[in-house]
This record gives sequence, structure tokens and C-alpha cells, in this order.
Amino acid sequence: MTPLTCQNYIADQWLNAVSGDTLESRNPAVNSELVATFPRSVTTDVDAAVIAARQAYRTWRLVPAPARAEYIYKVGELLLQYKEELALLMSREMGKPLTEARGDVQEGIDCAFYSAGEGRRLFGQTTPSEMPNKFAMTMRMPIGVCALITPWNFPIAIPCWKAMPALVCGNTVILKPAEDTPACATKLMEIFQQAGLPAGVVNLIHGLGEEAGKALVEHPDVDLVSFTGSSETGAFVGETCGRTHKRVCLEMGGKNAQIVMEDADLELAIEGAVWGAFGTSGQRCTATSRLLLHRDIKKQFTTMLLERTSKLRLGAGTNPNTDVGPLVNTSQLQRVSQYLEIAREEGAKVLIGGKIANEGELQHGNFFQPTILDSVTPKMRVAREEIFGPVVVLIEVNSFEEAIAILNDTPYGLSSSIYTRDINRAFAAMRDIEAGITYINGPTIGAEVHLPFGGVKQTGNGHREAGTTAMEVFTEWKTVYVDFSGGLQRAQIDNRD
Ligand code: UN1
Repeated sequence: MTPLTCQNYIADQWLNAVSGDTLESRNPAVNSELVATFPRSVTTDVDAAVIAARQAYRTWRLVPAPARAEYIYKVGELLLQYKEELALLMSREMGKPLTEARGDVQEGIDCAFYSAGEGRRLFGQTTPSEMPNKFAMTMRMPIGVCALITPWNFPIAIPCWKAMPALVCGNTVILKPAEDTPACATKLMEIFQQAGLPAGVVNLIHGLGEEAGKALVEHPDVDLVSFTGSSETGAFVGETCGRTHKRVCLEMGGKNAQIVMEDADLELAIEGAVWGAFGTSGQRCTATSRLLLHRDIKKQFTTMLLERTSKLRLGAGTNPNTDVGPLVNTSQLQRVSQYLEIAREEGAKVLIGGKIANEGELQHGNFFQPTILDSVTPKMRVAREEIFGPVVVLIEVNSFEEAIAILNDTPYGLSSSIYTRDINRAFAAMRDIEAGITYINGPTIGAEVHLPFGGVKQTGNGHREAGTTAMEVFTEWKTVYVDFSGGLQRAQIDNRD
């Protein structure tokens, strides 16, 4: 297939980087296949995008919210129309199996229709004033120019989660997608363009995180940064935004666990574990990377899990028979391999997998075998650090209380799951698990767009994306008092003796 030539999108113009420098995106299943070239943007390119977004903000914020939302409905309809094309491109560009890629696009579509609905809500409150003949209310105000820095693992869904509510709320946006998925971001931007959004309302800047991303985060005329990615980069983003007084929403690492109690439906728990651990090759913030197994079922569960895992078919995402696709790039492949070395040094036992897969066709891509590690203790690095690959560790627990304690013994807190038939335990788990998301009898993955998404502790900074909570990220409250008494009324004073 002929490689795509991606460009930046600024003020309704498709542009190369001013320097003319470009970067490449490759198919992780066949590294020799070039998927796209894209601009290596730096500060000058970012400056142009910020100027365009600022200029457009002046008028976009005045467009009535229901009218802003109509553009987003249109984007949703176009995403539906191009769903298959986008899914295929995504599979080629970042490797996830086609069924999952379709799900990723569907999440963008869901988000379009949900966010657009908010255009006719964006509710504020009215409340009585303590003074006579005085009216009090609150209304949501847009924030301004928003920089959206997004990862490669959900190349359509996550940019949509961020851009759609931001736009409905009256902000203008600059998307800086991950350098592994420039083609998906470009196609998404073409759809926004086709939906007819006014020039400068949506902009796209390609490039490296440490160049284009950094320039956006540091830019004095950016008002808000919404970032999803690694904890290391998130720390830099948070620190810089703190120093420059920007609004900031951070979504970072996870070390999600699934608990399986002795009373669980084991077949169901296995289905959940396999999907949670190996779906998207473990490259989800919500992936299951620890299985906390009650000692009474651990042996049986492990046997069943191994049997299921041994049947998983590795391959290119574009092959309909593939269960597990490649890792996104060679550095992720190395990272996962290094964690396997660490696991072996720490004394973990590899029950299955544990190696780079390079037989036959697989030798051309970044494939890692689905891996299960046993004899793992909660203090080992593989039980504490985010691996972001198809690796899951098994930890034996003696009781419900111990399971919850181990689940919580991590700096992160994104997703979590428990399989049990005991309603009392289920409710205690909902209360006691330290995570932004808890699934009862479901895997750690599978968030829906109309509910809040995000994590506690070091996973985030207190914000939630999606759901109505996205409105909290992308608006600020204005409190309005209207005095129609015709006189000066002093609150706390004139209404007291
Ligand atoms: C992510 O991994 O960054 O719940 C997002 C899920 C998906 C979203 C994951 N709907 O796994």
C-alpha cells in the first residue's frame, strides 16, 4: 500500500512542518512496511497552531452550545460512515486486531453522540439569593485553547474523548497525537474538517513528545492541557502546568488487578482474565496485569488459564484469525523483554510465553508471546510496575481481606475487578478497593463513554474524563448575581440586625 503523507492541520490548512522535517510510522506487524510520513513539528509550528486556536476561540465560544454540538453529531455520523476504513488503518498502524479496532472507532462514535447531547444541557444552577429582589445563578464557561496530548493505544477513542466535550463546551483545541499513530489522527482530523468546523477550532500538530508536545505544554497562550500517557511524562506535564498556571487533566499509569475468590464462577473469571490481560496485547491503561487468586482455586484456575492462553493466536491485527496483535514498536518490545529478565532475576516462574515470538511471519514484527508469571510476590517489580504488554502475574491470596490489601498496595489506582458470587464481598470490594473503576464479575477493561473514566492515587490528578465529568474538565463555573432592587444591598450586612 502506498504510504500516506500526513500533514499538520492549522486554521483549515494542511501544512508541513516549517523545517520540512518528517518522521515515519511503520506497521508493527511488518516493520518494513511504511504506513505514513508525518511532520516533525517544533515550536514555530506549535506557535502557528496556538495563534489559530486563539483567534478561532473568540467567535467559537459565542456559537450557541446546541449549534456547536451539531458539528459533533456530524463528526459522529462521518465516523460511522468511515468506521471500517479507520479500523483497517488503525490495525495496520498500531497493530490491534480488527474487532478491537472497530471497537475503538465505535467508542469515538459513542462519544460524539453523547457529547453532542450535552450541547442541549450544559446545565448550571439557579438558587435563591439571601437578599430580596436579587437573582443568583451559575453557568459554565469555556476555558480557552486546549492542548490534547494523546497516546497510541486508543488512537481514535481517546482523541474523541478529549476533543468532543472540549468543543461542545466552547473551547478550541490542538491535538498532538502519539508519534506511533499519526495516520489515524490525520484521518480523524479530515473527518472534523469534512464536518465543517470553522477554521482554527480544531488543529493538529504532529511530532515528537519532547519537541512538539513539550512546546505545547510550555506555551504561554495554551490554557489547558489534557494528557494521557506515561507517569514520567505526566509528571513533567503536571509540573509545567503548575508553574505556568494552566488547567491540567492527567491520565497516567495503572497496575490493575483482578481478584478471583474461591466462590467465583471460574469459567467466567477465566474469560475475563484472558480478555483483560491479553486484549490489545496488554497495551491498555486498564489492562489486567495482576491476578489475585484465592488459594483454594489457584491450582485449578491456573490450569484452565494456561489452557486458554496456549490457544491464543498471535498475528497481524488485520488478519481476522488473530487474537493477539504485535506490540506497537520495537522499544515497547524491548521494554517487555527487559521485564521478563527482571522477573526471572526476581525468582518468578514463567508458566507460558516469556519470549519474543519470531517464528514464520511473526519475525517481521514486534510480537511477544502471551505470558503468565507465577511464584510472584507483591513486592516484586513485575507486581508493582506497569509493563504495558501481554504479561500477567499470578499472586496467591488467603482471604478476601488480603486480596483487597494486595490490590491496593500500589501507587496506582485506575481499574480493578473481583469475581465472586458473594454479594457482601462484592459490596465491600466496591467500597474498599482504591481505584477509579471497579468491575464486579467483569474484567478490568470495558469502560463506556457516558461514565467517568480515570483513576485515584498516582494514576491521575483528581479529574475524570468522559461522562458528565468531562464537562468539569473543560469548563469553569461563573457565578452571576443580578440585583433588581434598584439599591445597594450588602450581603451578610444589610439583611442582619
Ligand atoms: C486506555 O487504556 O487508555 O476500558 C483506555 C477500556 C477502554 C478504554 C481504555 N474502553 O479498556
